[in-house]
Amino acid sequence: MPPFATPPVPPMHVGFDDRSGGMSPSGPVLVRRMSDLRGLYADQAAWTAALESDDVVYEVASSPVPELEGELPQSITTILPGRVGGEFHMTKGHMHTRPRGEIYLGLSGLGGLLLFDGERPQWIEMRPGSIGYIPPHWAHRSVNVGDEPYRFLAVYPGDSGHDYGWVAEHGMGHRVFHGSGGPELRPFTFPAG
Ligand code: S6P
Ligand code: ZN
Repeated sequence: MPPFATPPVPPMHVGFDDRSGGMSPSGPVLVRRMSDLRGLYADQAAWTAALESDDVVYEVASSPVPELEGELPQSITTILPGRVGGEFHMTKGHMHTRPRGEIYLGLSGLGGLLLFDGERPQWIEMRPGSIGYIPPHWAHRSVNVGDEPYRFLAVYPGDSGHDYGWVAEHGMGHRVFHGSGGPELRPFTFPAG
């Protein structure tokens, strides 16, 4: 897997492939399968059943721009469509370790950005061309609410850091389920059963 570039990072053009979501030139690529997502979905029995095929749930392709202070790394996340116990495929979700904002740009598919500051859950619908703004101190999780891959570009300060423990401890305020009239936001519950 290609590593991040070493500073000083030169100005660069970064292309991306519509079909794969890959970046060129490429930095590291992260693949999260169902087995990497223990404790993420509310319905643990449904998650265990999904382990049999252990499908890829999402991939994060990075450009070579490193996660270092002063740099602006970019990544493209592709969440494949699917549900576990009625709950849509989603990212793990994290809080930035330092108070740093982030910008998402919807590229394809239908998704949503779930934000939580520990008290107030917020939901931003994302479609191609949508810009989602994540202020500092808001944990964020992305959800694919459609039938196609949902893909978005993220741009964030290089010294943001990723705190997954905060989400494990506080939850995300809401969970997003398939409903007859579209995505249904329900109060967050920690995994059971
Ligand atoms: C990084 C940015 C995204 C996510 C990616 C995967 O700050 O928010 O690149 O890392 O969407 O989500 P997660 O929660 O598994 O890191
Ligand atoms: Zn982030």
